[in-house]
Amino acid sequence: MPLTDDEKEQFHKLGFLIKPGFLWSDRVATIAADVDRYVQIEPRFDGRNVWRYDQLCNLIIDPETLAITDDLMGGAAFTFHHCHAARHDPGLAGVPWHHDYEQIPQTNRSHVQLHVLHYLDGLNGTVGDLLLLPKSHRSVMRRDSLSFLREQELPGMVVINDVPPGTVVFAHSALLHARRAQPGGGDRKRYFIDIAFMQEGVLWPSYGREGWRDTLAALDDKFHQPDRPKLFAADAFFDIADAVSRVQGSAGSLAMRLPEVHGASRPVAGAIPIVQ
Ligand SMILES: O=C(O)CCC(=O)C(=O)O
Repeated sequence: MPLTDDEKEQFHKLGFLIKPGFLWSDRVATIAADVDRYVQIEPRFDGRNVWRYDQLCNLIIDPETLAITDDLMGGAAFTFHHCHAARHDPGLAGVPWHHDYEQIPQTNRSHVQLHVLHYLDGLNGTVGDLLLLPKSHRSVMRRDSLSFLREQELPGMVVINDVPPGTVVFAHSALLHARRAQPGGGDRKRYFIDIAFMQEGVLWPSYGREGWRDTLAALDDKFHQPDRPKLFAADAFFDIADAVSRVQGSAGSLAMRLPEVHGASRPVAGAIPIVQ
């Protein structure tokens, strides 16, 4: 079902949209079985062999998820960046406040990067809450700027700790979020899958490990979508290691290293209007 105008506005304004029970229970069970297999065979949380796990990959190409992503990207094409899958045990450590918008250095929010966060067994306050800071996706900062605050409460934050199995959170990747640890005691596992998509129009940093091109190529071989030919396109990305080394150790304003623009100020392609 397409998103309503209110849902789209909420996403652009607040930076997230929650779809409780988005995945049906029979599907949740088969995906959870795939995650069980994944966490046993793939100890690294870096999505390198995700193409070997059909149920996980069916989430990447899920028609309803892709239709919502179309809506949130304003109809522009987009490319897959990564898929992570994990099964969190009770007592799991928290993750401090951060965002996941890929840009080197962080300078603007001209294009949308989307995180699709799947909580197969929901969240019930026993195995780690998701904390979101509405509207923070409209600020520009380093990904770890607020990590010194750990997982402490921030004014205006939203706590996601009571959602049913199969819930999916669509979050702008620049939205500040954290995982607040909980001591356990419930009977639910914390199945967590995150998938990221990048809007077409700029080059994006690649995933931060060697072999990212191979992962995209393997996904494209197996799950190519004829109506979305760029879904697994490696040419949407530049190599992150190269970009990091260019910026590392730089002092002052990097703008002065860009070619001079004569006449009017440089146009910003695809800039997003600010919604109050
Ligand atoms: O575990 C979660 O709910 C969120 C994890 C997280 O912060 C992330 O994947 O960036």
